[in-house]
Amino acid sequence: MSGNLFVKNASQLITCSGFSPKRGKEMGDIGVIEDGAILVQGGKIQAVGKTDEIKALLPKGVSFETIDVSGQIVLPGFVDSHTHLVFGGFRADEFLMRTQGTSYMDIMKKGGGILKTVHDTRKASETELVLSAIKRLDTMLEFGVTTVEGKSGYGLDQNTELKQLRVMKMVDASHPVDVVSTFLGAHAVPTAYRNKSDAYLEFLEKSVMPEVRERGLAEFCDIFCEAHVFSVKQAERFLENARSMGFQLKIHADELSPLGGAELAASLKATSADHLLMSSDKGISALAEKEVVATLLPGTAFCLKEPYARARHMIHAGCAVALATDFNPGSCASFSISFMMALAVVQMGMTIEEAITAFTINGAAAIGRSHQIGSIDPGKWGDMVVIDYPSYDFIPYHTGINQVHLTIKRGNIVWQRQNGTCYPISR
Ligand code: IZC
Ligand code: ZN
Repeated sequence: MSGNLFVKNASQLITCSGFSPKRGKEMGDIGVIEDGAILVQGGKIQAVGKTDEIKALLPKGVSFETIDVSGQIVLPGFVDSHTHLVFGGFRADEFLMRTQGTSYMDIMKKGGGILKTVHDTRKASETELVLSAIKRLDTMLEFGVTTVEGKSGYGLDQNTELKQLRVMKMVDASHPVDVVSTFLGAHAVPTAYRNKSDAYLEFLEKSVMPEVRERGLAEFCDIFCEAHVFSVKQAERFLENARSMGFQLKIHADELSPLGGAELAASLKATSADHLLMSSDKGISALAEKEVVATLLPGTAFCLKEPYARARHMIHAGCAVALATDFNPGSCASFSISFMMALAVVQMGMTIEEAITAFTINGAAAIGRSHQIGSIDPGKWGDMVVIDYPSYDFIPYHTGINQVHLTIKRGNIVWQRQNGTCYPISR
């Protein structure tokens, strides 16, 4: 695993070049190089350009693994910037109940939904959670994901919140996919605090969050700002306190009701505001103005049968839009990147170029990593995905099908398709 790699003859090398999020019209510029090549040394990208140019730069006396990707395309590794990947149990029954007319909130009010997963996650051992998280990361790697964000929020008590975050640290260290952790203790009000949501937030601030910071278990803090969960006022105070403890901020905003979460994210200058299905025009303009990444989760709108976020309006307003899967046991149990891109293109009117930007450089920006990953630029980590078709048009067209041929992390091939079957080759 030297991290020395020469990739040549890409029918399209899509660089998504840039070190900061792309806003508005810029999202359409993905920097395509035909007959492209990349030189990676010690895991970092050294040079990017036409195959002939890059070949001439190969240093003598250093060995490089060479891969010929004729007839295929290369993109930056996908960044899935919003997931809840560590949890016990499943909620397949709820998916089917929703298709028959019961709403997400009705299920939650009856003790199902998040609280069901809280029960199962509290029961699960740390080892069980590590093993299931690794299996999920293996599948994400198959879809070309090289960095993922993961949230706690299925403990809602001190021990289990910390357990989830420790699991994320362990899998980050032992799996090729990088995991960036977010504290989401404010995901729901636990049964022990029923009708005492202020007291619950205070418990998180006084007892749990200082320990999370002290142990370096999460960079970001997030809250589910939603009717019947946490109000805008509560979210504002909570996130301000989180910032003062050193967390960067994210918010589940305007997912099911138009509370004004986007406006709050803008006033706090959060790193990202996520969901935004119901956001107002004012909220969207504020996100653009304050340069908050608008993270859209089309799989959730699909699974909940809710209207999609207004991506076109957001891009027109000058927002930096990111796309993510929201993978979780309730509202979206899919992490198919190609399916999410197809939804973005078919249902949200995004162009395929915008969707690619949203899953690469803008995804990286949503987790504060646009200087290190999310594009194929010299100086960044050599995280890439090779797709089995000659043009990026195939991604939404071959809907939901996994078209990934190779996933490359820091210049090493960490997953490859062989004989039409998918299996991880090394860890
Ligand atoms: O487990 O239902 N919306 N959190 C906020 C979720 C969906 C995840 C879940
Ligand atoms: Zn979420």
